Amino acid sequence: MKLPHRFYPIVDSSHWVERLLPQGVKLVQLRIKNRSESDLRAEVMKSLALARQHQAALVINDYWQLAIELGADWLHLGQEDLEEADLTAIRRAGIRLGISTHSDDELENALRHTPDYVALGPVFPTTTKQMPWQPQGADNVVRWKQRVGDIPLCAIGGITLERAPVIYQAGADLIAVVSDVTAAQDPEQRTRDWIAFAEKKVNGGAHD
Ligand code: TZP
Ligand code: MG
Repeated sequence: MKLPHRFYPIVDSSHWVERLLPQGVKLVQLRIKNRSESDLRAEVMKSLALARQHQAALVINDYWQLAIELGADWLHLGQEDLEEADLTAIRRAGIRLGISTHSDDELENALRHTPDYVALGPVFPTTTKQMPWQPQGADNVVRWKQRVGDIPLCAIGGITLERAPVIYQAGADLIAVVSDVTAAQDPEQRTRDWIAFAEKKVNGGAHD
């Protein structure tokens, strides 16, 4: 399955989407937590419009009903989301689906839903999200890639541009980052650096 890019920033507002897309980002996730229904709807609508304008893919985290209603092309769900989401309706809407995994059991569960990518995290320690999981390390990236085969593998958690070569080499097809971009001194420049690096095709990834 062809992915739009190997670099996958995750942001929490349409403002960030607006900042990053002009840098050449082709795959971006909108991950909004704890906002009112009206704010959320406005943020998703604005982000979807921006993504269309820049011919980029916007992945909506969590809000599957809104994704269907607003015509999103991509959705990202965690294991708990999978329990209550209507997968049939999501697929009927033609939406592509990424699923988070943190353990072998979660990976098995994710694979039952034939995801368009599988995310593995946290690869390194992260302060962005509180989780009970120990860092997976590059070894588990290798193991996950062996398990998922042709399904694109997304590595996430504590990944910086300096650590990216090892993670792509380990078998990640894409790398998702929050703080390495949003907390960078110059987020736009950091984004351009990531794009330039990811496009060097370190291991001939799944989007080729
Ligand atoms: N899921 C697993 S780790 C993580 C999420 C949302 C946070 C990634 O953030 P950062 O700042 O790139 O470590
Ligand atoms: Mg979720």
